[in-house]
Amino acid sequence: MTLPSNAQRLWMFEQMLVSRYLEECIERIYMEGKTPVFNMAKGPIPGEMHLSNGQEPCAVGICAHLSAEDVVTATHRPHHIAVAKGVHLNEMLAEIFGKQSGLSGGRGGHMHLFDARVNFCCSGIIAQGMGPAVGAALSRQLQGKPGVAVAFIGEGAANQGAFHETLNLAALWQLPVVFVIEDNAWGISVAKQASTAIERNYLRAAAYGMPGVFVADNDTDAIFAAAFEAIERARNGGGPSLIEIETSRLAGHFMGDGEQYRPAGEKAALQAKDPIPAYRQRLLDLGVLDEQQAEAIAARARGRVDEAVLFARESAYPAPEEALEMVFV
Ligand SMILES: Cc1ncc(C[n+]2csc(CCOP(=O)(O)OP(=O)(O)O)c2C)c(N)n1
Repeated sequence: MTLPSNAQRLWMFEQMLVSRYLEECIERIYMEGKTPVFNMAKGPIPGEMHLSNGQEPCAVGICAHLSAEDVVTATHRPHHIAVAKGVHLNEMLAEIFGKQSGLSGGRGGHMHLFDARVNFCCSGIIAQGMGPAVGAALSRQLQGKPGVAVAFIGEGAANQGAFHETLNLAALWQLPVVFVIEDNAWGISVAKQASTAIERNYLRAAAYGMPGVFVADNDTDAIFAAAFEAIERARNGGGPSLIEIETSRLAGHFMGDGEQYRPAGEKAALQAKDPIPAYRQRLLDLGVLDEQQAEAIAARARGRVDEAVLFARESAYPAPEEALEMVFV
């Protein structure tokens, strides 16, 4: 097992904190204008909002091995992955706020973040990113260019046709692509065992002749190690692989979700295993970090997020007469 270096551990810790602070800020701001009556269209952040609190280890463990030239396609729950891939934070926040200074001029919103500078995109359509990831890997193979593609999906998406079609083609053509399943056990309110015929999705990799691994317990270093192997294999012409990660969604499916479907005690149990305090403690125990450094990293992460929120708040909305520019009509 290839463990991260101290520098890589500190990088992962910091990105997880940036992502968590970002989500905490978004959670607060999202509710502005939405009380006492919850109206999704109101407030500085209109529309649906899917937070990724709890899933940060998946993003940093994978993206620690990627550079800007590598491609990532993410899901409708994309913020943690966007942060770890290095998407421009100010422009990302502005996009979430629907502002002109956003990544896509405010036309995409939180589920459609696109940053060509770091080859990142995501989509509100389940499993949608898998085809483009395979396409990006094929283009690199055909052109003899370096770089791998990584497609993140939720476990619910593993029952979509696109999952099976893309795994087949990626294996057939031995493409430099890695499929990552963030298994948070829930597809909206549907438990995995109520939708999925097989207990663990990594087992499906064998049906397509590619390696599949399972990482238990949302373990940042173990995710890093699994990703190292899979991404090295892809970079060295060894073809695709699948990584299934047992993670946890600490928030509702979207903001406004009452979460009545969760068994009693589940949420408290998940929160008790919050991966960020756990990772902080691991780094303290390993002597990679001391309390003072941990506070300094946290302050830096907060500072980045505060700056991005300010940028988004102060940016202008697109002019109404330009609303239909850059979109399909
Ligand atoms: C093709 C498609 N079908 C249905 C939906 C509605 N939908 C949005 S999120 C979601 C559940 C996704 O579950 P999962 O893939 O496990 O991701 P998670 O929300 O748990 O991160 C569904 C069915 C959609 N966006 N796209």
